[in-house]
Amino acid sequence: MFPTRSLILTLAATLTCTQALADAAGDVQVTTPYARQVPPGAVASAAFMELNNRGHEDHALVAAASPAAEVVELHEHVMKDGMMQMRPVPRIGIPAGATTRLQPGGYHVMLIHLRQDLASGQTVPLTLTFEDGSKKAVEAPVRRIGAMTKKMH
Ligand SMILES: [Cu+2]
Repeated sequence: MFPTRSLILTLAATLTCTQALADAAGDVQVTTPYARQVPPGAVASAAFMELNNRGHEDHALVAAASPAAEVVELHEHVMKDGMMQMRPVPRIGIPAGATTRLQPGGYHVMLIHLRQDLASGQTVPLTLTFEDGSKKAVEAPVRRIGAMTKKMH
């Protein structure tokens, strides 16, 4: 029964290919991306989003790039001596089955030395790189959001 055997082999090959596609970029869904609107001439801004890991392995965001800024870094906000400060982080973890939020006051994609004005109605193209080297392209609409407050009450 050669035809049957070759059908089984074909199925096996197909399954193997499907497995290989289960990389971080395939597991992680990006929802509600947006970039902070800033006044014309502003040096920096930030982008936010939700990263939802639908896979069975932990993943991490390890880098981001954008043509809208000369330098793009992953940042977090931390309280230090009663002051809100931000600092670069090498990775932002996205545990299996969980959602990691990049939001004002927390993790964000920092856009430094903007190459364009971030006005309402524009979009910022972002390329996200995950821990396995897989990449995902995201379009972040520019949105006006409230100024970050330093009050912690
Ligand atoms: Cu920052």
